[in-house]
Amino acid sequence: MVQHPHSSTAIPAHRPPSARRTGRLAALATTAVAVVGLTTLGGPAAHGADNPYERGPAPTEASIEASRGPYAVSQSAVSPLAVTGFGGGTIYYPTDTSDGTFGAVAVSPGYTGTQSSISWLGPRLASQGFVVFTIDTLTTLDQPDSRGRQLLAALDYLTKSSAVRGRIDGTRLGVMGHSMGGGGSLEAAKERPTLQAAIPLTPWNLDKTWPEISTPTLVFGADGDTIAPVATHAEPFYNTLPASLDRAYLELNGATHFTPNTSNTTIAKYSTAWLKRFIDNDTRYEQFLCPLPRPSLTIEEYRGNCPHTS
Ligand code: 9J3
Ligand code: ZN
Repeated sequence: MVQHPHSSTAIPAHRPPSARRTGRLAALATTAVAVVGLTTLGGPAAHGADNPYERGPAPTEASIEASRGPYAVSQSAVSPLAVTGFGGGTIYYPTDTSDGTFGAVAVSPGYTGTQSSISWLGPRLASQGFVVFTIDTLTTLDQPDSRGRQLLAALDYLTKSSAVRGRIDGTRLGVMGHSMGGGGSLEAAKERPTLQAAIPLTPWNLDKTWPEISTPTLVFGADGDTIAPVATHAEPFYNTLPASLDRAYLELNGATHFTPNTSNTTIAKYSTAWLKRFIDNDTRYEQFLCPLPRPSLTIEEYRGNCPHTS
């Protein structure tokens, strides 16, 4: 199927029953918000009084584990012919503009992979209130340093040239990636310290030391990874991040190198919490990161710190 480079498709949001307001209650709530808005707050209800970057309702365990968050999502294909420095991709973004701008994240696939290998993260994270750009690389054989530069080129395109640039707060950006793309997300954070969050997924890199990074970083490893074994990849990557940094290492239990290639609730849940906490400064998500998650059926091990006060 040939897709128009700027085609848009609305994806219906799955709204939890608790988020639904109907009939008289809805009218009451609207009236209350309007009156409060006129008298004291003066801003949209979705924004916290103390944090202008806060988006969406207060989270629960169920809301960050759900297959979709509160925002309906649209998508827009970006042709590789329309951009330079990376291979095009797909932008997933909250359809509604009434909550203002959103933070944004670029996501790179791994060696031999295309955007389809990480596409599940697009609508999943966008529905929580982010603009998510799942990219293709210039060639599928590009190495981590190249993938890092491509992630940054994708963020530059996204915030400066793309059709959704007006929906994005260009100061609130992050990077993610799988395998060599995860190695690339570390390269991108090292290169651009203004990034607010990095999340390498079963990352692969020949560079084993990352003391130069000042971006809050959540490293996912997989206990059964034989391609990027945690002992020589995810673990030293995490361990060599500055101890003073907001950092965490989550080792997935019963997982492989390719676990990040299909929908995974543990990856989505803690990625959402990390992006919300560090891109949106949203301390409502700190409850999922602190106290540190305990080992479970899906978490083999978790290392890290409680988020430092912003
Ligand atoms: O992106 C990846 O899956 C990196 C793992 C790999 O293929 O390393 C061998 C060169
Ligand atoms: Zn290094």
